[in-house]
Amino acid sequence: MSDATLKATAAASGASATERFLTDKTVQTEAGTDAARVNTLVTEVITAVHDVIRRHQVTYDEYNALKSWLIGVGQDGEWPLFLDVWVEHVVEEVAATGRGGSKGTIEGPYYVPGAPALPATSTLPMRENEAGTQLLFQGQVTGVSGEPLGGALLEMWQADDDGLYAQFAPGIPEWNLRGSVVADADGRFAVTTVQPAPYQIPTDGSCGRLIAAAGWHAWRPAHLHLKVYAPGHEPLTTQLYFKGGDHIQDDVASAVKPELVLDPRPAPGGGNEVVYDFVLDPAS
Ligand code: MBD
Ligand code: FE
Repeated sequence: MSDATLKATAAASGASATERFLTDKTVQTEAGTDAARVNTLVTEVITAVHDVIRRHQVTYDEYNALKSWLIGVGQDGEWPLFLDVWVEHVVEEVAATGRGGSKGTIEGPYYVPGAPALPATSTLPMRENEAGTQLLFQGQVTGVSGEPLGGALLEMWQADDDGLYAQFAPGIPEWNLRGSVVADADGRFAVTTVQPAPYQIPTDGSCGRLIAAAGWHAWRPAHLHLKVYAPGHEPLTTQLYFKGGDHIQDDVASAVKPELVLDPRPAPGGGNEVVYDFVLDPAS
C-alpha cells in the first residue's frame, strides 16, 4: 500500500465530502415548504424507530450507544458517506421509475463538478506511471430511438489502483482520474484510463465502527462513475463495474445492477478495452 493509503483518514475524507456537498450550488437543501409532506415523512420515520425500540426491547445502553454514534457521524463528517451507502440506492430506485433509457445508479459522495474538459478521444488526467491495468473505454451516446447525441458530455470520476479518490484522500493531484469528456458529432467517445481497485469505505470512522460492530464488510466493487448529459435529455448518473470482480454480489452500497457490469477484453495494444453505449431519455 502507498503512503497515501496509510494517511487517508475517515475524518479527512468525511470533511471533504461534507464540504463538497454543502458548497454544491446545484443541490437544493430544501425540497419545498409543504408542511403536510414533511409531517407525513418525518412522522413515519420516527414511528418506524419507535416500532423497532418496542419490538426489540431496546435498552438505555443501546439508546446511548446510538446517540453517541450519531454524534460521531457528524463529527467525522460522515453523513454524506452514511446516507449514500445505506440510503441513496432506494431514492435512486424510486427516481428511476418509468425511465426507459440506460439504467443508472447512485452518485455517491465523491463527485466533484468542474473536472477538466477533454475531447472525445482522450486520456483521463493521471500521474506518470499511474498504477493499474490500462482500460480503453469507448462507446456512443444516443437517444431512445437510437439517434446519436452529438456533443454529449460525459463526466467521469473513479478511484485509483489503491481504491482512493482525488480530493478525498491526500497526496493525489486534484483532478487525477477525473474528466469532462465531450463526445464527437456522432456521440462517440474513446477514453483511456486505468481500471480502478475495489473501494473500502473508511474503517477508522463512525461508519467503520458501525460495520465492525454489526459484523459487516466495508467494500464496494471496483467501479467507474459517470454523469452523462445531452441537451433536451434527462441526465444519467451511473456506475460501471467489472465482471468477476470482488464484491459485485455484496456491494456495501447495494448499487450494482446486471446492466452495469462491464466485461473488458485484452486490447491489441496492451491493457483492456470495452464498449459501453448510453441511451438518454428525453427531458421530462
Ligand atoms: C464510493 O466510492 C461510492 O461510489 C459510494 C456510492 C459510496 C462510498 C464510496
Ligand atoms: Fe465510488
